[in-house]
Amino acid sequence: MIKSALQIARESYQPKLPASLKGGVKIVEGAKTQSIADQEEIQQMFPNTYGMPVLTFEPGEKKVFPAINVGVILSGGQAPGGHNVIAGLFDGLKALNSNSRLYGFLGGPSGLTDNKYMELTKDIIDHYRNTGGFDIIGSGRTKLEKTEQYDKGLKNCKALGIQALVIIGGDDSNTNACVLAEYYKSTNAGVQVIGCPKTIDGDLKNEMIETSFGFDTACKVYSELIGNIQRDANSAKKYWHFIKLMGRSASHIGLECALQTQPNFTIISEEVEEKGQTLEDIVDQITEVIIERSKNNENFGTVLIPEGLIEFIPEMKSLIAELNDLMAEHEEELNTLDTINEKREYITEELTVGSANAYSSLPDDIANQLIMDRDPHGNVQVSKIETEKLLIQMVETKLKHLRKDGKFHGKFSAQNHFFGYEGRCAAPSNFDADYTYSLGYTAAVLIGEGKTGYMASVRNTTATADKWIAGGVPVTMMMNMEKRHGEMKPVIQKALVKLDGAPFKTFAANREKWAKETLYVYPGPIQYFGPTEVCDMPTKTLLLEKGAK
Ligand code: FBP
Repeated sequence: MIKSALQIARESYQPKLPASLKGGVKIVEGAKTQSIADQEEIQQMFPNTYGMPVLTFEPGEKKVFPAINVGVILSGGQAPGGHNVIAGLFDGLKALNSNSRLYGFLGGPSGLTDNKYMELTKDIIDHYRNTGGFDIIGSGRTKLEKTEQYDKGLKNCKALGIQALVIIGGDDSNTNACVLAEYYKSTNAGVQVIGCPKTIDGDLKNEMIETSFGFDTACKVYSELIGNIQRDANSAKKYWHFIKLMGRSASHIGLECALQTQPNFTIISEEVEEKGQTLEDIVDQITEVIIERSKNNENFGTVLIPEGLIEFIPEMKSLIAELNDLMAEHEEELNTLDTINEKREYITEELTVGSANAYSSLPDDIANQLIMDRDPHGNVQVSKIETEKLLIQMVETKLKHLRKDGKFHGKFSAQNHFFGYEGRCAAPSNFDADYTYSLGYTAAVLIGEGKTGYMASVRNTTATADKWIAGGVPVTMMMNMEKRHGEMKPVIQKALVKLDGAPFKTFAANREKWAKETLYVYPGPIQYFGPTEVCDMPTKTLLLEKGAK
């Protein structure tokens, strides 16, 4: 492996840990928990892992633990800090007993069922400390949902003497981790399952999980790029930049980047849905800002677009929900059709009148993108839907009409960008490096204590790391029932942007000013070495949610 100078310097960075994880750990049990909704159904589905207490760690006596073999799986999209979860888990297991062993299942959850694995030794782990990416063992999106998969996985665990699995994933993967925990517990399989909150999207969060790892670094990378673009826009003064930002559903990334860079226009999907806005409404708002700025001769600007927007526009939402159900129901028939046009015709016939109208009003490329393959969880792959281009086209058309009517005299020339993959594997910020290492270490402690069906949790994350509160949260506590693949399923509830939350309110209080004036902020690249206020700051979202002014 050829390493950059930064990578070599980062290898020796020792992530900071909460005080409770620095020696022996005392486990403090809270009260019994309930799921956030649909309590009866969820309790029935998880009789063995429902209602467990929240666990908080405090400094305690050092105990002796038997050696244990553990398997780890990276699931879903990459997020900065994954390697440090594994490093923290490894160090935590060795602290329990130096003869403990860690196995990594390769290529995501399918590694468990296909018995593809490698032992993760100190030499290997040391090369990956504080690095971005998931390449140490790879990731995948195979869904663990069938009893045959659980049984195969168990057989493979038994062969390696594995008594616990750590699944590092987003809301869907942690839901599956909990189903697996329940199954193994109900069958006395002797394998514990612990989850770990990962996703750059920032939508796996709640009272107990303050943020998902990777969000901090990814937003800082995107904000650096947006800042650079804004500086270019303000220098050349000739382009409007339409920038789509990853985050398959919630707009947390867009909101955080807006708070960091102060662009001229930011769409927040959750607000679009709440106000029942149509695509035309959004286009009208953008053109108003363009016209206003052109009056000051500022024929340039930035528009941030959340990746998941299309699913939040009411008419599109019902269309996509119908398409999802139809595509699950008619999968076999659709597979027999060769061309995209045949598929579109077939699907259009099955749609309700309202949705068929909405579908036929879309430009061809967007209509095609909407019926592309779903991800293994039945979701539209929104990263492939080019809303940034769609909006440019619509804004251009609108401005042409307004120019004809004498209502627009400026210039409009646009560039489109999509920032997603650029940020998912960046070297973790100090925050993510510390947070992920602590999460991995926490998972090791939960395993040592014999827990299953828990997610590793580290709270109080706006304080210095020694004051962070580590512990475990029962996964069932975060669940409710939702429709997936046409059926009601227990799932971890996604955390969308709260319109009455401090991050959105701060943005909303400033956006008019940011639209009219050019008040860009250029955050620059993530700094790893230097003063704490430059290197260790969490996201503005987290600070505002925790009450910072
Ligand atoms: P996870 O929820 O698995 O972390 O993935 C999130 C994400 O990065 C989304 O932001 C994006 O829509 C999606 O993954 C892209 O998926 P893929 O890597 O399969 O293209």
